[in-house]
Amino acid sequence: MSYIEQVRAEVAARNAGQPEFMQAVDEVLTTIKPVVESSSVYKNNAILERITEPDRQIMFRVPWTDDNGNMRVNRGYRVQFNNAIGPYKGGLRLHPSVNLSIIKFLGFEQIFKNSLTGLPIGGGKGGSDFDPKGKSEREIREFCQSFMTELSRHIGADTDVPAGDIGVGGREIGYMFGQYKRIKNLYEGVLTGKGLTYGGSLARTEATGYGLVYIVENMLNAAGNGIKGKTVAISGSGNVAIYAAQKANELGGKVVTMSDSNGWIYDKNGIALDVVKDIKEVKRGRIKEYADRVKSAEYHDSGKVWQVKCDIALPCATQNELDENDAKLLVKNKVTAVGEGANMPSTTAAINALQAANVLFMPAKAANAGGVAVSALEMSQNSQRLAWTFEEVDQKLYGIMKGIFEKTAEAAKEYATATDYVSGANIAGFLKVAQAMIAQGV
Ligand code: NDP
Ligand code: 2IT
Repeated sequence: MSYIEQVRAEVAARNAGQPEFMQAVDEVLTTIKPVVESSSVYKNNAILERITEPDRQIMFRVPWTDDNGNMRVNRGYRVQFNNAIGPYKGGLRLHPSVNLSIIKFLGFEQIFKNSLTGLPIGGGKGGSDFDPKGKSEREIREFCQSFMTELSRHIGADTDVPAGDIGVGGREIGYMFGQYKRIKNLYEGVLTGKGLTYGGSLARTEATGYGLVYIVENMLNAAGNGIKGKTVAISGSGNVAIYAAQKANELGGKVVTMSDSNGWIYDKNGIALDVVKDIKEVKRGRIKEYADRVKSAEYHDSGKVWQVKCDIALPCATQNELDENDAKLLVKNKVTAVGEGANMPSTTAAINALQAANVLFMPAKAANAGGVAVSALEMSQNSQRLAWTFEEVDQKLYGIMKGIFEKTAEAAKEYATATDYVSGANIAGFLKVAQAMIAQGV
């Protein structure tokens, strides 16, 4: 049995019942093979055993009371995966589907993503199975405060710096920051994605979506053309989807679909983002309302956005939302590029089908790293007690995404094939973390 096969078997045995985590581990172990087999240093330092086992996994009770006076309990998580290159960094997800497998897959991917940004941030992730849908302002606030009451003892500006993810935006970060400050009597950059009046960075809200489109534009340019004039299908209608759509439109693309967990819209005239923002960011409503307001739109409560003919597909909702059948449909409809805005949105079989059909495919670790990159820039601004302009941050973001594309493409060329960006991103991300781990000893 090879070193990789042996570690894979050990990780599978130790993490039974964690399919999402194993999916993420399998992809990394498979693609870094050429590097791991090129030198005995990785085996001698047990790098694969160490990188697949979190530094620590914290699980805790989150009690709160609902508006009817009932006591409720959710489970909170923070997985501090790897801090070889910087303090743990990664989002908090509030969604009823959250479990240890999902938080671990997200934390594991975060190690490599954060490494790719070139900034000093380690990998972590957290969240809760709390469902924010339909909750009142007071219930959200009380949950966030209770969650932070426990989390506060495990995090800090130089220890672990959480941020948003599904179900966690500016509102939730604000309540959590307030509670941290109250408990610790410390005004520090312990969270990112903060509001602009209390230490947040300009362009953090836009960063993940913009960054996704910047790297897809770089990938398309390398192949000889850009986003201009292309039809774009986007899934999701949250933070990542909205700002990916905004930047794709700005670069001359035409975004024709968006979705939420109830259904999806197709607008042949191009999605009117002001309407989506009003529904999602202001009213916290459902995407269905778009079709009530915009005459050229259709609403579907079954099927997926991937059945619409497009040149570029940007999955921006959640894990495993694009399966093999969806990939085959996209290929049949002549898609040329797929960029992952969400974390692990494509199944392994879908990635294989897209790559086999020579579709340009930019994986999440590279494609959605813009959000955490600007989070790291927010940390820098907080440490300096300064605030940069939108243009400064956006320019840095563009440079970081271009750098990620170049690193990914170089590693792909050296160790796999020129456009195998899945291997390229995993290898480039892995090399830096592995070197830091080796340098620091056991
Ligand atoms: P939001 O909560 O703002 O939006 C999530 C969107 O995805 C909503 O439209 C939501 O629909 C939909 N969605 C979520 N879960 C499901 C599901 N199980 N089935 C169908 N639709 C679903 O989250 P973000 O935009 O921040 O996150 C989207 C993705 O991007 C996630 O994978 C996240 O991990 C990733 N990401 C986010 C970053 C960030 O900076 N925010 C950075 C990098 C990656 P509904 O409202 O109906 O639930
Ligand atoms: O998946 C991600 O990279 C995020 N949710 C953002 C993490 C962050 O720390 O900004």
